[in-house]
Amino acid sequence: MIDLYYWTTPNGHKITIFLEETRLPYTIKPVNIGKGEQFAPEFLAISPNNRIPAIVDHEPAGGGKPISVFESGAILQYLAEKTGKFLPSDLRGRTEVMQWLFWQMGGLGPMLGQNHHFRNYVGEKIPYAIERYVKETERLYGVLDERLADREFVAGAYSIADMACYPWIVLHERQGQNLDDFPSLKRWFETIQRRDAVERAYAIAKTVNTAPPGMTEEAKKILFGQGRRSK
Ligand SMILES: N[C@@H](CCC(=O)N[C@@H](CS)C(=O)NCC(=O)O)C(=O)O
Repeated sequence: MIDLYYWTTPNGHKITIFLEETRLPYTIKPVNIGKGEQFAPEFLAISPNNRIPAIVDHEPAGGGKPISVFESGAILQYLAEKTGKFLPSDLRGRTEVMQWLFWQMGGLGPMLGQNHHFRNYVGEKIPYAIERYVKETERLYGVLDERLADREFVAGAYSIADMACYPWIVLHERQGQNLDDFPSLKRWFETIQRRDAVERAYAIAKTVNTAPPGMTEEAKKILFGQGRRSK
């Protein structure tokens, strides 16, 4: 029913986690971003930003033509509304989840992505850039840790806000963070890590991408410094 355009990155894992949690039938369409498959015209037609993840729902509510969605936060919201799961329907509960989902999309994801870039991928180490993003990561981890000090999940019951944040925290060592410094975040992280659906999502990733971890020089050339796409 759902085609998932996916690669094995934090933003990709968000959606396999949701789909595994709900057991919604889906087909993975791998988009190997290290090989430039995100620039294929068929993919750009549904994801004009040349980024995974994206979905096509062939059986949208109310029928009609398939609906495609790009941006992981929008996809999580779409799927939560479709299934009626992991996003409360009452005003207060929904607002709580949505603000943390937006926090992840606007802050946690992009800042930790920059952290990965400057800390792990750039040959020339730029101390100012590394410090800026490692510190910002630490700040954001602190926000999450405080938030989780008196509650089990980020916003009410386990929700799409948790699914959006979790895959980014998986990579804490690569971001120069020690979860022992964030005890509430660590407890939350281990709770989610143990969920069957989360285990399945990460097991699926290993079957989709069998390359050794790390980024090839070819992938770096494709992913970094893209500039405007030629027509
Ligand atoms: N805000 C977007 C970010 C998506 C994103 O950055 N995807 C990366 C992988 S995690 C990608 O597809 N990169 C391909 C490229 O840079 O060309 C979302 O959350 O969906």
